[in-house]
Amino acid sequence: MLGDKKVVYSAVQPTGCITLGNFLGAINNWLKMTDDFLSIFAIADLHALTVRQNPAEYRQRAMSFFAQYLACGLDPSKSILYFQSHVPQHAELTWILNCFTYVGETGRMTQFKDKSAKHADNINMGLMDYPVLMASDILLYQADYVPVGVDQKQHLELTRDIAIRFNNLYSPTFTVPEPYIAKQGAKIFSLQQPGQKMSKSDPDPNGYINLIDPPDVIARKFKRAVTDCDGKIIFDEENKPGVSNLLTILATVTDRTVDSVISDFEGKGYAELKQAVADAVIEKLRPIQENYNRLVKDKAYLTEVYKDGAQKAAKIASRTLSKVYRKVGLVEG
Ligand code: AQP
Repeated sequence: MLGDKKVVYSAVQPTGCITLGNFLGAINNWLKMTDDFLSIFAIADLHALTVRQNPAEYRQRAMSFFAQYLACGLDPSKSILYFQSHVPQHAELTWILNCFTYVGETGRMTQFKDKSAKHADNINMGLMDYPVLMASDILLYQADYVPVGVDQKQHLELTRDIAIRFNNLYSPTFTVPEPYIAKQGAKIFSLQQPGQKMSKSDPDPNGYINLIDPPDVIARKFKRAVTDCDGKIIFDEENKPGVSNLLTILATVTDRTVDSVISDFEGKGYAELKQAVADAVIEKLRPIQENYNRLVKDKAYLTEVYKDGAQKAAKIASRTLSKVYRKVGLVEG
């Protein structure tokens, strides 16, 4: 809570591309919250350094992600939009919180285990510290809600544990945040391996929809989506993950329920379902892509927005950090 407004905080790391999963699980929900909350959304560019990046490509991708935030409809007059690396308090609070987090806690995180297996030649400290940086992101802004996909729930729980631990030791300092996980779309699965989440670092581009994929590419990817061979259009995540995923995507993109979407397909087959999902996604992304194509060329505007965002974010973040420094007993500077 800041002033009389509850606070919403979330971020996406600039790896791979923004996928339909990131959009439906996170950004689409952020858009619904900006009128009622003090909303703060970052590009988590420090987080993504936990895996090796090509510097020139990385810089360009981070800017592209920022342009996509705006293209999706995030409005800088309603939200604070910025790059995590532009607000030094994120890294500073991380150091303090590291001293209140146990190695066993971060070592248990599913993402740490998955990424360690995927990047066995580079299991760096940052990979293990990822959730502590994430806790700092959230706690700096006294966030009440963190709208994320299901995959981030475990990190959110650790953030809560760290906040509660610190508050109990030093008196209330941090708001203990709640995850905000939408009922529908919180886990979108790969189009090629529907048992796994749609991931932006999937080496197979047919597994995900990139928010800026051209319409013909989107249509082709849905056409190739893995289903099953019994031909029935019903929602059964366990036995029919591919079809269920397509139904979830269609329902979430069109703001309907899965049940109502299923009723459109009586007597129809998978080809019609795939076509309908592709059409709906293309329609949803069309205005976003038009905005993006305009915005990405306007570097001066993007710079103005992210600088202003960082200034506003730093003002809030520095207040929390000073409080933390005082509480742990550091001499005032
Ligand atoms: N498939 C998904 N369905 C619903 N929500 C999702 N999110 C991610 N994937 C899905 C949510 O998007 C936000 C940003 O997540 P991230 O930056 O951690 O990106 P990621 O897509 O989760 O990253 P990957 O795929 O694991 O790739 P790398 O290896 O690059 O990090 C979060 O709110 C997340 O829950």
